[in-house]
Amino acid sequence: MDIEVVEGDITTQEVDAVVNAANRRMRGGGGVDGAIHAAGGPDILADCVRRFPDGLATGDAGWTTAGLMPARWVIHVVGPNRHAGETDRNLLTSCYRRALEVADELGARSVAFPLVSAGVYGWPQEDAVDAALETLRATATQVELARMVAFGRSAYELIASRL
Ligand code: AR6
Repeated sequence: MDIEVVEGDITTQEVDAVVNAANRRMRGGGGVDGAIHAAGGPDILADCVRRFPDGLATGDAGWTTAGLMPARWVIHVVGPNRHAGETDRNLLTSCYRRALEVADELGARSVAFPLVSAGVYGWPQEDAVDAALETLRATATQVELARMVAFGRSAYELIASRL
């Protein structure tokens, strides 16, 4: 699998699936979650309600339509919330592993990722990058392209320096 980094907005990526940094309720929120629901339109929330009546566990992943976005699917993951005491790094690496498993179930060959937990959920950005890259490198998958989407120049520089 090729791993690349671009700077930009994940909602406009022309890939098979975009990954969302969601929360356990799976009913939308702020940050990248808010941007994805806004760009994809109400079909994403409707699909979340139908497919995840009880939400999703921290570290897990599940998919919905991508609605109006160029991607075909959204793969929602729930990263650990450090502010709520979720400091187990395995919960973060699990998000990337499970996202690739769901991508394989869907037959997605290109997947765009945000830096899960590195925003509202307070994971230190450098370790969020390391956890993402080491897990993407270590996971066997049919996905051919993993695109890290950096939201801003400093995130881009950081990810690029680790590739
Ligand atoms: N495209 C790519 N990356 C983005 C975008 C975007 N449009 N917008 C933000 N980011 P966060 P979390 C980056 O806070 O820390 C939500 O309310 C951002 O700069 O979106 O996992 C959910 O509903 C950061 O690097 O997710 C949850 O309640 C990264 O995406 C909670 O926040 C993740 O930041 C999840 O917190």
